[in-house]
Amino acid sequence: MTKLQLPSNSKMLDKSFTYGVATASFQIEGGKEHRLDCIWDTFCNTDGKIADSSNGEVACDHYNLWQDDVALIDSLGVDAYRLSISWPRVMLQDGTLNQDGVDYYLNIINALNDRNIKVYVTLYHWDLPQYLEDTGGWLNRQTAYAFAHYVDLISKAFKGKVHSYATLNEPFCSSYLGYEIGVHAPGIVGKEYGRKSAHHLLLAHGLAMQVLKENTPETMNGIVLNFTPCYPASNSEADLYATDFADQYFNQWYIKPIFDKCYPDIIKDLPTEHQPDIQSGDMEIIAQSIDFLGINFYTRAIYKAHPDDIYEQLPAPAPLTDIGWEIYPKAFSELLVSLDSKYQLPPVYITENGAAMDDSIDQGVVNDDDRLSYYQQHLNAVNDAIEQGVDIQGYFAWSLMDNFEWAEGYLKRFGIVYVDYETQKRTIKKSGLAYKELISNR
Ligand code: IFM
Repeated sequence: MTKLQLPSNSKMLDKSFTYGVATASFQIEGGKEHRLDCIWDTFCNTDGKIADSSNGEVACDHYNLWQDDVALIDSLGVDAYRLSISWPRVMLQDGTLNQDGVDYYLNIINALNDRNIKVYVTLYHWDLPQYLEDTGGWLNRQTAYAFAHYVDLISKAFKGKVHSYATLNEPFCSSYLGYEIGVHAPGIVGKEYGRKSAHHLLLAHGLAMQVLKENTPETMNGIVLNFTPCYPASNSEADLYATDFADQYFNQWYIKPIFDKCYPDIIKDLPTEHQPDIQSGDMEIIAQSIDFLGINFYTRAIYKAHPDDIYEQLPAPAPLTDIGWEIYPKAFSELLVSLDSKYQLPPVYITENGAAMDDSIDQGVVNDDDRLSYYQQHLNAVNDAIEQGVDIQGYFAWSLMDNFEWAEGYLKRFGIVYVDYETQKRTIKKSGLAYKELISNR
């Protein structure tokens, strides 16, 4: 297989459908000496947290190589580039802007604008300033207000140059992985922390949306949520109940407050000490209208009932990607259709989709047929959802290039561009060439 193809009548072949590539600051930038510490610096410096004991100090050296990388993005022919802003690069601890950090991003944004590449900014992709973690991080309600303050200053600094703002990327990961099971920074463990941090993240989203509506009503403003659809191991009542519980806990928890102004029903089954601290007016703030919903999808999960813990996730069946996630594109179209029927969705953008594969480079060529096939199946799934009536207006491949894959370090490669971490040489993989061709043939 060398090509990515869609039916000739597909809406995804209209020029108005946006194709892009996505990255995140901590995963690619490096340039640590030019910013304050974030929670991921601390986490990486803690023994046993990162599979290859690596860190984000150099990463893809995008801090220095950004001009080449913008040219690379342009060479792929994409309509848009989704990047995230490192909060500790643009803000000082006293609450003022760090102009050097702001200028760094302005240079990138200007270069993208010069090339007619639409700029999709994510304001928080997990690199919380360490000084805020030192006062409680997302367990401290004040962090939500600090976020809104940062969003106020940065959206004014970027005025007129950005196409779209996403407040948060995947609050599920920040709260559940970071504050409940501790496999992500800041590495806090305890069932009592997950929902509390999630609530403050969602409050931060709502407060930031108010700021964006005021400062930059002309941009498309929203949030990016990830979903791992839940499937039952059997049709037994117990498995169905377990699966529904998991879905409410892992997926609906982050979307329902935004559209329905309340948490899923299971909130009443959670022990008091696990409950979020919801103050009067919070749910109205969280349920601000949004201009778009970003959806990230990679895989599904299968659940059965568990006598003590309500649900148990089964090992993922084959076929798997290199990170151990099942390839099951049917869950993607089913997810999109189901969210569309449950909620009054604004236009949807697929803000991340892609696969980690065990790539090798041979004489400058990366034949990642497995990733290419993943993309083909998942583009088909998006097309199916559109045909079933879901208003999907764009698709971003995760990721532009191989990068720091969080707790997996540099061991897992998600890029459509291969990165040699010794030389920082970038090589477009076969999947990247096929993506480029799909886009340019529209
Ligand atoms: O690399 C991450 C990204 O930062 C957030 N979404 C999932 C990707 C793959 O794990």
